[in-house]
Amino acid sequence: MTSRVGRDLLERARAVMPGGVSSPVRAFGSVGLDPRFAIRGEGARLHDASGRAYLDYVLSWGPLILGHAHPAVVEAIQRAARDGTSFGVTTEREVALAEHVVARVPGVEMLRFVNSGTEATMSAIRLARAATGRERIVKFDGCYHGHADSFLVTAGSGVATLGLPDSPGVPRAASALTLSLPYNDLDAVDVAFDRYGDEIAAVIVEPVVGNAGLIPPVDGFLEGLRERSTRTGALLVFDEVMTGFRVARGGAQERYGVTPDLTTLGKVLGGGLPVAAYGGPRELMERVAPAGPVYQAGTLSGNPLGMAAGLAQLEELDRTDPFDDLERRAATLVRGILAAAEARGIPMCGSAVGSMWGVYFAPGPVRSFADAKASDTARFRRYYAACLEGGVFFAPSPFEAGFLSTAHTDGDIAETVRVVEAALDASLEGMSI
Ligand code: KE4
Repeated sequence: MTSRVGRDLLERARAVMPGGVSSPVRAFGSVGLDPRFAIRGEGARLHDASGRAYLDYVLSWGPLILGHAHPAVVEAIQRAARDGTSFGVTTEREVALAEHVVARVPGVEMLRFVNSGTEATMSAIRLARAATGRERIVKFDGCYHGHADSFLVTAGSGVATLGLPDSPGVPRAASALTLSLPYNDLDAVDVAFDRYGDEIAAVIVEPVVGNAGLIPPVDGFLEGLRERSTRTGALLVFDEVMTGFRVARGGAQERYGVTPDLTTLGKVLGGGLPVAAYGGPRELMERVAPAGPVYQAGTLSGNPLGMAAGLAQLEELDRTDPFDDLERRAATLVRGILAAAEARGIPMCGSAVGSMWGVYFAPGPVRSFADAKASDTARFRRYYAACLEGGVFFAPSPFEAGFLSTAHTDGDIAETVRVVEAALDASLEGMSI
């Protein structure tokens, strides 16, 4: 139930911002509810404008692996801000964070900071096109790489049919260069490479899909992309904006032992501030201006506050090494939710990879976006509303991954499972969630 404070804020917001939000998914459209407005976050909890606290599994869509307002991150930002908020020249913090990334991520010898995941993926594709002299790109249905024209495409009808604009304003010419294939389907990749192989500049993929719910790669999929890309001269781009520093210290490429040609990073990298990056081997990255001819720039790229927040977060991750414990807790949460559903005869499936997790109202397994879309989204909406009412804030869409932070305790997870049980019970009491 939206509070009066929330309703007033929503009215004001909708008067001056499209949909009353700064990013569409925050409008809660997929779940048919009024959006919540945050006033503060503390550890595992988000506090909304009505003063209600929620156990938060969105965590700003991934960045807050240490939870809200972690002291190390807040103090680092405060310290940096006292020296100034932006300089327009390089700072030592920028170099230090770049060195941290290079030391952690197997495929990155050199990187460029940008301000959003979209900028990172857009720039990585430009670099791949420049390096290969080719123009076509391959992406996968259900993978989201930001809102640049090249990525806003719907899959063509046939497997090797080129993309169509997925939004007004996206030129057909941009979409026509993008091929969108079913995830986890190497046969479809072979058909595409047979038809366009020597025209494909890059294959970009979320190594673990977090934008269709959570879809892990099936055994051999990432290795298969690596082999095909190498064989045809296309560059393999791992979009690790979501998986980076989350599914393992060195991201999915460390976890699965597959090294891409280019990597995009964001979210955890900035500790909650607008920081992203793209990187790869020196040979590729030194083609980027001013070292090379591939132009890309940004007024606030490498912003000192973002660098300070990212450094503090990565250093805290190094100090505490929470990855195994986070994975254990995420698996406990998913097991609890699935056990609750099974005990009530409600078909659900799900999984966790590191501290990313996802569940579907479907018998499963979910291996592609088509599988995810076949899940019971109507039931998800009712389940979602009941969980929110119970004080648990999941991503307001069946096609988003959940996250976990080091601030979530075993007690929080047990509380969450209790709320889920009550939400599922509501369906059995004829409230047919
Ligand atoms: P941004 O431009 O939103 O910073 O990053 C785009 C992006 C790129 N790659 C991956 C794998 C991503 O998950 C994202 C952004 N993720 C969404 C959540 N599904 C951000 C939430 C939003 O759009 O408001």
